[in-house]
Amino acid sequence: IVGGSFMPIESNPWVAAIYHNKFLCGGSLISPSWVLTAAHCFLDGDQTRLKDLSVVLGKTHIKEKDPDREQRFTVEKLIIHQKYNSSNYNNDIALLKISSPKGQGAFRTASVRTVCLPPLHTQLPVGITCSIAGFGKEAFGSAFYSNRLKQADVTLLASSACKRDSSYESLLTDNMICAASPDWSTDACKGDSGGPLVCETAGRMFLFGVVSWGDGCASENKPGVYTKVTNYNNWIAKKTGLYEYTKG
Ligand code: 4AZ
Repeated sequence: IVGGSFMPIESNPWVAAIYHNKFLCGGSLISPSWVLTAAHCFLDGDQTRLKDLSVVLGKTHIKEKDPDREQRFTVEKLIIHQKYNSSNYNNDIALLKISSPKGQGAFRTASVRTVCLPPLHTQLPVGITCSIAGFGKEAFGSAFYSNRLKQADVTLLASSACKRDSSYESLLTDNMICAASPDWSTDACKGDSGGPLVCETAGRMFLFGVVSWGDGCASENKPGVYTKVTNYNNWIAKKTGLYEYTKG
């Protein structure tokens, strides 16, 4: 995250840290056993060895163990969207089924809890301020990821405005949403991928986006691009059995 501020995990307790031996990506806990993340985090799907993946919840400091607050998991299943396109990041969404050494899912604490998915047919609340969180780089040119969890505010942009002003144009599909800060001071960056964009509507917080891509980080007129979670209600339901869905 460029800009924003350091926050304890208790402020974003659905944030997951995904490791493939070393830190790989962010994710969001959507149920005790499922983490939603980005497809592009994984090497061509089948080449990512499940045994090398792990997920840690409840983490504020990426390199320090925090046994009282963190919960560690192995990965039982990696489901990459069947229409994920690695050349344009269309359908950049994936699910991890997690399991503790005792074969259980996450348990709710002050530092670990699920985030809500937007209900079916939720309109995108364009223009509102949403929040992103992650352990990614604090500047585009930085050699390192952040050692601590950061959070920042970004505004959701209408896709027409995003296309027009960013020159992303044909790079943006209907499965993507843009968000940026009005003064271009805050943004997601490398290492934040897979992590949450949460927005409050109707008095509740929902997961509207998954950090996906962007031209640089916090560059003027280059918004961050997020996978549009509302397009995947049916896919998530079908793969996880988490909620009822209309056919598709
Ligand atoms: C990346 O490389 C990346 N500014 C993620 C998000 C953004 C840019 C790059 C958005 O993972």
